[in-house]
Amino acid sequence: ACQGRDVGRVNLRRPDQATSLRAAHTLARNNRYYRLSEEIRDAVMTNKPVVALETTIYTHGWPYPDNLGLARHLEDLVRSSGAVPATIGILNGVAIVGMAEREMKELMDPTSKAIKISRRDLAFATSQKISGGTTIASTMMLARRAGIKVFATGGLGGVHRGGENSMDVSADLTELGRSAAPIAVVAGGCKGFLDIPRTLEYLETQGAVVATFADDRVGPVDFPAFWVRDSGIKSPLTIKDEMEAAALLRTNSSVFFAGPVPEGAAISMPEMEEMIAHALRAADESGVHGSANTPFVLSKLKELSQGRSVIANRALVEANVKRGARTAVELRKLFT
Ligand code: PSU
Ligand code: MN
Repeated sequence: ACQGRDVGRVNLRRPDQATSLRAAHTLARNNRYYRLSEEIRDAVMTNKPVVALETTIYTHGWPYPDNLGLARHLEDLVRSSGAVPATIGILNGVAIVGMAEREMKELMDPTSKAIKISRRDLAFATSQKISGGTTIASTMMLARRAGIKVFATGGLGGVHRGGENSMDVSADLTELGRSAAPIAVVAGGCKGFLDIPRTLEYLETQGAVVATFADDRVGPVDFPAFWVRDSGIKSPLTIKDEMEAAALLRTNSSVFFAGPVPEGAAISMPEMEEMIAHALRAADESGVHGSANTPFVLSKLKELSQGRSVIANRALVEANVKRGARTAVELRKLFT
């Protein structure tokens, strides 16, 4: 049986002994479907701070070869913040935790025909030896299995507008509700064309802790909407900094930490709302629905904002990867 729950719990309380056990356990279960790199295995066994990074953001969010440049850059940011990056993705049916540069290149090269792999897609990708980028949901699963405690990226999936009828709710939200082995996800909130109030309601139902970094702001702050700092919707919880983030994690819950896009790159709420309304109308008029909807809306927003949405996207990923790395470093300090 997988002892994820027990080992996960012990792991937070007694990291030295338990992470070695955990790592040994993972090591034993390395197989043709799952591979932990030597560097990450060593980092987990010796209790170094590790930050997981997902790959759907590259395979479905950025064009090649910009995505490869971004991947390298985010790994550098994690390292310069004192942590070890573990990029996670699926290559020819093998889930890799701690992808090497050539593996990332192979995944992102369009000839790999990478698909988007969330929780439900993992089994099929594995059995068909398919390559793909992992979403927050599936990256959480794979990171947990490796004993990684912190995961950073750009944006969380959510409840789509009209989701009360379509039931289009991201598996990212249910994954945050699975508390067997707690993990922190640090990202810039979720995109404003999702239904943010319902997303927060759903996370509450799932029992997921949601806390937003206040940075230097005083009092309760808004839950950020990706390109927008102030969505007009209050975050359930506010934390001051990475030390408070680590203290919250130590209590052994899965937590979604939201970090707003840096001020200089942010787009204002009214301006964004107008562009979103325009883009959603265009998608509707062109009959673009289902999974093709998001890519269509994103490229429309890029056009309408004259590239500012992409600049904001990059800035918010970078900021949250740094927050994630500092959180992993602070979490490690709590155990030494
Ligand atoms: N939001 C973004 N960029 C992304 C994603 C979401 O701003 O790249 C990706 C993430 O990998 C996220 C996934 O986990 O989309 C959610 O997809 P879905 O709604 O199909 O669960
Ligand atoms: Mn969906």
